Amino acid sequence: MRSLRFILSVTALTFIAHVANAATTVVLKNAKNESIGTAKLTALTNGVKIDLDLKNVPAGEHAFHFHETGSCQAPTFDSAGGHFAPAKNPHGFDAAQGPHAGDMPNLMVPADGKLRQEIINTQVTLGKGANSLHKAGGTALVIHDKADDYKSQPSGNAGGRWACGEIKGE
Ligand SMILES: [Cu+2]
Ligand SMILES: [Zn+2]
Repeated sequence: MRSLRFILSVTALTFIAHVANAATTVVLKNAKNESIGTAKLTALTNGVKIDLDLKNVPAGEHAFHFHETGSCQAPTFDSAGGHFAPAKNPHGFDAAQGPHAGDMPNLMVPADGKLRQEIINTQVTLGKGANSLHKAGGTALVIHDKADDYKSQPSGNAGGRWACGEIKGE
């Protein structure tokens, strides 16, 4: 009876771990450490779906990437490192051998500063492997001051890092 209870609890823990891996919510913060909304990450068979729900973002076009370290130290967010690029290839959708796994289309923020947007990145995973967003040390979601030109090295000439959200490693 005691061993049965043990088996049941191990099964429950494994189930919880699996569920935790299937979805995670990232809180994005600006340089003043204020929340500017969330990005809910959901595992898909062919990538990761990002449900953005943002507010108080400057209107206009902003680069949006996964960066290589799960650390967001305001105000510069330099601690997030470069773009998440496990293949160590060039940056950009308009570069030969690009894009980085963490490269994504620019966000287009309307005048009211609110953005609800669903984005799918087919080059990353919440599961195991080199392209996992939960790799050792984690990864980060970054919104930049300016647009990504999709070709300048190493990061699309997107200017400073306006907001950042940490994704924990495993
Ligand atoms: Cu970036
Ligand atoms: Zn890149």
